[in-house]
Amino acid sequence: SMTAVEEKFSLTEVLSSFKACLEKENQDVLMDYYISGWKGLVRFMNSLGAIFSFVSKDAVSKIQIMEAFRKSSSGDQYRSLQSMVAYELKAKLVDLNKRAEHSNSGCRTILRLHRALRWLQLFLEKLRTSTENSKTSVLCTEAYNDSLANYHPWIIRKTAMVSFYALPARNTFFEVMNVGSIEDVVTMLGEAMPYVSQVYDITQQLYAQHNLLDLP
Ligand code: 1PZ
Repeated sequence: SMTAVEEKFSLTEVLSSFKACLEKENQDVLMDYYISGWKGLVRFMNSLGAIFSFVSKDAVSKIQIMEAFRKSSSGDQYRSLQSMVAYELKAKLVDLNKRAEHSNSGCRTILRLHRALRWLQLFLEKLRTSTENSKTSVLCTEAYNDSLANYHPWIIRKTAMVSFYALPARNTFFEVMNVGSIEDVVTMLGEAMPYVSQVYDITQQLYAQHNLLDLP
């Protein structure tokens, strides 16, 4: 039943999608697992409270854009991030300087999620190495300022900062992850985060190589 599925939800499974992303032989980042990783993160974020719905709404709309590409007649071209970049560039489906007729390309959409993945990486690493007295709002703000904030206009930065104060305390946060004791969470993060980092690094390299890191 639905309830059973909800009960089983744990951050371990979410992060395992990012492990499944990486294709063994050629290190391609597989789109379907990337999307399912993001869907899991959205579910996790929603479980933190309605105040984060402005964040999850944007993530959801980006996930939907990518799902639509995947379901379209050119869906095969979106099998991996690498094939997407090759296809969209070759077919001139990316607005490189100014948003115009291809305002929601796969490349620019994934770039937004990619930047958010950096925030996640920084935040979970801070959480993993935090102590009892650490404040999640502070950890989150630091992670945000070192990543996403650099790409957000003032009004979004302001709203984000305010919402961080609504984050649950460290203990509650660990509980919501549904992994086990704090030690279990720390162990899980230590094992799972290297895969998230690998996905991030490969994507970063791919985008840098094709000069796509500043897509409007
Ligand atoms: C766990 C608590 C959640 C904190 C999340 C920290 C990030 C706050 C970001 C707030 C921004 C949301 C509003 C949307 C902004 C969009 O303008 C930008 C740029 O997209 P464009 O306008 O160019 O189409 N969107 C983004 O930067 C993507 C944001 C995705 C945020 C996902 C957060 C990760 C959730 C993980 C949960 C553990």
